[in-house]
This record gives sequence, C-alpha cells and structure tokens, in this order.
Amino acid sequence: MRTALTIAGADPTGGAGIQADLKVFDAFGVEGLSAITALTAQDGGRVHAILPVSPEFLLKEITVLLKKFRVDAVKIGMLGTGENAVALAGLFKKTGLKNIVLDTVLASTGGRPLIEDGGVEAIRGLIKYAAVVTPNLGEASVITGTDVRDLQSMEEAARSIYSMGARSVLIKGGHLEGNPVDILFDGKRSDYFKGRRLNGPKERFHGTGCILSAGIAAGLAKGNGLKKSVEDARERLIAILKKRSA
Ligand code: PXL
Repeated sequence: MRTALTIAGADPTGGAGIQADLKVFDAFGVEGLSAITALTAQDGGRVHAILPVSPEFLLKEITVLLKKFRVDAVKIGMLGTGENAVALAGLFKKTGLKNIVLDTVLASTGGRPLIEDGGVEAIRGLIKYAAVVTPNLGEASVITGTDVRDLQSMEEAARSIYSMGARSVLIKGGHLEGNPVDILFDGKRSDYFKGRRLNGPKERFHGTGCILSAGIAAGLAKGNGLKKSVEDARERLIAILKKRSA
C-alpha cells in the first residue's frame, strides 16, 4: 500500500489538521502516517489554545517513521512555530523526500494565527522543497507581499511563488467574490478549476484547505499526476462540503 505522511496540527474536532488528513488518506486508499506539530484546543468555530511541540520533538517523530516506513508523499499543514518550519527545511535538505504538498497555513478559518509571528519567512524557506504549494488568497498575499484578490493577481502570485522554487503552485480561490476558481501553475501553463459557490456558516468550511492538500498528497502517493491529484482532491472536498450542509 502507498503511504502518505501528514505533518500538521491536531484538531480535536476532526474537521481539520491531522485528524482530517488521516481520514482523507484512508478514503483514497493510502496508508496514513502523521507527525504532530502542535496541539490545539478548539470547538470547530474557534481555536482556544495552541501548544506547539519543540522542533527537536517534531524531527524525532518524523525520523523514527522514516526509519521504518517508505513515504510516498508528504503533506505539510499547520506548523505552529517558525522553528518547526526551519527544522523541516533542514530535514528535507538531508532526506530528499518527494511529493511534498505544502499547505501554507497561516490562520484558522476563524482568524486565529496558526503560526507565530515571524513564521512566514520560515515557511517561505520550505517552498523550494514543494511539488506543489497551496495558498489561499490571504496566504498568497502574505507570501508574495501583494494584494491577491482576483484571477489576474492570482496568476501573478502563482508565478511569484513558483519563482521561489516550488515545482507548481495551486492558488485557491475559495475567497473570491462569486464562484470560486483555483489556478494551478506549473511553470509553463495554468489550469483553471472552476467551482460553484457553496454558502453556509464559517464552521462548514473549517479544514477545507487541509482536506484538499491531503487529497492531493494521497493522489501523488498513488503515482497520479498533479493535475489528476488536484481534480480528485477537489471532487472529494466538494462531496464533503455538500454532506456538511445536509
Ligand atoms: O484549516 C487550517 C487548520 C489547520 N490545522 C489545524 C487547524 C486548522 C484550523 O482551525 O486547527 C490543526
């Protein structure tokens, strides 16, 4: 069985983070491994408290797994601290792990920062190891230092993040006005993935980025191409969101 590793925060509600990622891996028929970057106390609406693990402990979690398991893809989510991001960059430099999906998590849907101040620069240091980086509009804005809010600025941001060393960039347009569009840029061409706007309370969209990036990692772990992996992950995410409103 193919194996995917999620390196992310724990969400006790199961809607986001490690718990959501493992469910997605399972649904795609991929064996899931996990390394927890931070504990959170949350209720699905609001993150009440965060307790990050130390970078030494995070590396220990991962290195003991790598001794025993072949890892076909990696999903990176909430990191909690810049130190954790720096530690991961060091590990990726040494280990040559492939199929890394970098979800540049900066804040919860409710608005609570999920990385400490100053952590953005450390996250930028992970970009060059990524097969694909998956920022939403707000994250793309922070990473590029531009205002990303429409298709043209999404295209420009994708190119800018690509130039930071990622193999591909998926800018998620869930926060666009009107119907959402995600743009996948691979250095040569852009693919547009168009969706229909789903409405509902914020809680409904808690963890959407986690579910999408985990789905992409699962696809890559199975040996699928990036475009197909994105298509399959989107399909699964949309099905989950529809179920949440039912
Ligand atoms: O959706 C971003 C996110 C990622 N990881 C964890 C989270 C959240 C949002 O709350 O709790 C652990």
